[in-house]
Amino acid sequence: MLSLRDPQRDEVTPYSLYVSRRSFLRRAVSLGFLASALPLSGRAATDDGKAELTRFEDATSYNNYYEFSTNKKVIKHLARDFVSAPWQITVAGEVENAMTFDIAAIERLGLEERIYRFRCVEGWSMVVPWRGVPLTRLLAQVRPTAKARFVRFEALHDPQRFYGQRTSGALAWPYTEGLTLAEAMHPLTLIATGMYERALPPQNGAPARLVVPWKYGYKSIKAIVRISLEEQPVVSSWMQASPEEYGFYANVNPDVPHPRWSQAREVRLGEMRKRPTLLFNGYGNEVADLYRGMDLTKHA
Ligand SMILES: Nc1nc2c(c(=O)[nH]1)N[C@H]1C(S)=C(S)[C@@H](COP(=O)(O)O)O[C@H]1N2
Ligand SMILES: [Mo]
Repeated sequence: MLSLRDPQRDEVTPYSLYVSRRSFLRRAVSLGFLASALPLSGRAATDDGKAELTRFEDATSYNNYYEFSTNKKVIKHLARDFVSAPWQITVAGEVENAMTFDIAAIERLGLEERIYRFRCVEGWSMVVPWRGVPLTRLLAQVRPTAKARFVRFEALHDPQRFYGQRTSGALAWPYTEGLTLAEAMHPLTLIATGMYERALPPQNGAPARLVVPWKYGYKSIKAIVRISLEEQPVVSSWMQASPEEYGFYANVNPDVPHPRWSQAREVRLGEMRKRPTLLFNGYGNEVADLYRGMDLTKHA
């Protein structure tokens, strides 16, 4: 049975302890001292059973965020003064009860900490303690109609605030992503408003982003302003930009290469040696049922 709270409690580290006592924690985590009372079956599969959190510094200074730039190392500087409050997220479309939430209203639905592996399609990865609300709780508030089959997510389009939207047409704005309704309602799917026990830094998608840990990172859209329930499939910004390379499902799959590179291995931020990439990023026990009978090569 999937734990809704802490799929990898053995990877949880309080941020304050984490920064000051990294070497102690490395030993403690690997020895299992920090494991909680959760039953073993409540944890998501891990590749090595003792994955460490990515350093906060690494997770917040190597980013993908095309609204600012395609250069991963400058995003934190370009985003430094990004104003993310006040902020509203409208949830509408095929719903009985369209609503607009501010960030506090989303957080009141129940914040949880989730330690997830995160795998970018480019081949780098990290392990991040997110803080957020399961998306399914938000959807329960608006009550999808019987026609709703897909969920569209749109990020902010504001060239005055996004340097990259003023200067580049790298993607069609707003950055748009999509999930099936079943994926959106899956208990692992999170609307994150924080990471490492603090508010999301602007470069990581403040004030609210999606986190879908079994899919390539591009599905985890940042700076969300609109969520809409749809009858028809969603065409994402990446599908528009390069349909041969970026599919709708984007499930992490080491056996389906990107047209320009292998997806068999990945490198964790802060590490040198590559490690094997896992099917569904290691969350197969939780999510494989969503894709039962599907050809994962065709529906990549
Ligand atoms: N709005 C928006 N969301 C986005 C992106 C983006 O360019 N714009 N990039 C995606 C990609 S490709 C990845 S890998 C992750 C990176 O998240 P991180 O910078 O927090 O690691 O954000 C995703 N969400
Ligand atoms: Mo990515």
